[in-house]
Amino acid sequence: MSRKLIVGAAQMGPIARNESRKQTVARMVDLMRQAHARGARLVVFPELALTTFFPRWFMQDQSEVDAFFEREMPGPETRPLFEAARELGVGFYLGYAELAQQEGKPRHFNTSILVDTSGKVVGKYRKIHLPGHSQHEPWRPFQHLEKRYFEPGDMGFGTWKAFGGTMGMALCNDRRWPETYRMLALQGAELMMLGYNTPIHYPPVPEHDHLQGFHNHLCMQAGAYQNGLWVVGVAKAGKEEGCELLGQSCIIAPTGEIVAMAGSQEDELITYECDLDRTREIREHIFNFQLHRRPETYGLITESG
Ligand code: CDT
Repeated sequence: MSRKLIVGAAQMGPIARNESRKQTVARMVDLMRQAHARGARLVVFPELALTTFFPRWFMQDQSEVDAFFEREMPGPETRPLFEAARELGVGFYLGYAELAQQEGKPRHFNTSILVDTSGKVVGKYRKIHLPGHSQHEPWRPFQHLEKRYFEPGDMGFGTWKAFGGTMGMALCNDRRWPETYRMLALQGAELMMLGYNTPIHYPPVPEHDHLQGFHNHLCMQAGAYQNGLWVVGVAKAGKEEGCELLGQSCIIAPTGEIVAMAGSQEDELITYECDLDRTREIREHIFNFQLHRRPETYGLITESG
């Protein structure tokens, strides 16, 4: 049986601070309709796709912070995404800020979910590599306070059987860490979905600003090839509340080749027919883990410190 899956990378342009969830969700449903017209069964949205990238602001009032979080999924404003999935037969990956209650305590996570073509949540991932800082740093032109507003994901890296294959999820900064891809590949992932918000200006090392696009593709292409999986990397792009965010959303084959890439900084759908069996070209040969990995020599990697 063919395991070809048409996947859409649904890049989004800027979301203003005062844009409502209703307006944003309408943009997303439109992208899902475009995906359906192109035969896609899975659409990947960015990280924190429902609001502006709020960690760029220092906020002391927790209720102001919490206004960017979802207490339920779906909730009244996000339900149209789930209804569209059912109506169109198009599942999706969605990044959002999750406010959970665990043992009676509020917990804040940078989360993604995988929703199948019947509108059911089949997987959840909570971002593990949180970048940035936790205290206000007024010298920066904008903040990156993910370490303040979120706690590290408590669910580890997982994979899910869905869409005829084994699917993995990660979020933004995770793509820069080789361990992310390897943890997913060791659990059989054939396609990794990843949403991102990447400011072009990196205040601590501005010498790297011109390399943002290069580093984005460098790490995802290497991760795809070294682990023999498809990678779908999807940006929130463009000038959002004065902060320039990288675009270049792309779909990468298990060979490491970019097979589709967005050309704008706006809402834009790119699609590609991903043959999940192409993972075997790599995983049964050059990176056959069973045959060639030497984990007995890699102990240092998992020692803390
Ligand atoms: N959202 C996110 O993880 N962004 C980071 C920005 C660089 S670190 C401040 C990224 O890795 O793209």
